[in-house]
Amino acid sequence: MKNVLVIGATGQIGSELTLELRKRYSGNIVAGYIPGAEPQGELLESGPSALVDITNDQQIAETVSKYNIDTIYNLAALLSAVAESKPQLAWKIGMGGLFNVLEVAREKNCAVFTPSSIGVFGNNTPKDKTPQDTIRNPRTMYGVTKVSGELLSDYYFIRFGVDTRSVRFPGLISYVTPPGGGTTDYAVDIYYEAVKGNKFVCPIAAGTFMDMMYMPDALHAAIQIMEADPTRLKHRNSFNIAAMSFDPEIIAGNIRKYIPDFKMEYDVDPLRQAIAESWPNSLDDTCAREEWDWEPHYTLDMMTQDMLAKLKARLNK
Ligand code: AKB
Repeated sequence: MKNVLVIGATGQIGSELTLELRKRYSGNIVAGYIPGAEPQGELLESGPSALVDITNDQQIAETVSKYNIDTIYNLAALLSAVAESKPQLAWKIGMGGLFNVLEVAREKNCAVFTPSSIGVFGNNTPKDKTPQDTIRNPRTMYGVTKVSGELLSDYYFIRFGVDTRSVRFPGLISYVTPPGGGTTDYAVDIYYEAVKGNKFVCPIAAGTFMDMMYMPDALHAAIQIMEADPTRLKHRNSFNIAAMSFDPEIIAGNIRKYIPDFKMEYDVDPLRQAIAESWPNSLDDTCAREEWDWEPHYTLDMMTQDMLAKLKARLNK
């Protein structure tokens, strides 16, 4: 049995991770939400939920005590592009919030998962097959909070023994809850427009490669890392994980295999393009494979077939 608190349970990752955790574990899997983002439908009905604003340490502590929580998934964050327009809020949620979570975890003996991102890397990082341990010098507030979060999480493990673990997520693609304000969002939006029969206007330039992953693999990674044998872990915060790397031309070409008249044109967004260019083309995930047997399942083609089928059903197309 496990008792888990998911903070940010109605967001892009949380809405699916909470349900997956409820399928796997018999204990209380608590959906933590903020006002205006209340759980609905299956998320509301299949388990307990609680108002947990990550900037409110009392709310975190009370929920952890009430449900005897042993593991916290800390999924609250502003994504990269929106964090550039609200850097103070991004820091308050990303770092202030993480500090609250780690303090509660220290006092109440919880394990903590906080996702990191390919956004920890910057212009001086090796671009291809980016190694696990390399230069992390982001120039975005999102990246600054993610690098600082990795360091703070490792500090709490080394100094206080808090069981902190993390993965660096690439762009995540899902047909369930859309992302908001990320640099990799185009790789979700493109499927929606293709299924609706629309032309897609791409904000990222042709030739810009980034790592991406289908959501089922991301959920699997988030659960598998927390279940990993701690004696095998040489790293903790945070592991490179990878599944596929493509540019807009490659994903559009893959969609055309199934929707031959799909059309795409470019209207490059300078902010997102600059962020994308500062990120790696592809990551080396050897350490995750060696230390906790990470292995993705979905290729680009498998993901495209599944995304198109699921979105056609959802959108009645
Ligand atoms: C974003 O684009 O901001 C995120 C990420 C790669 O961390 N999807």
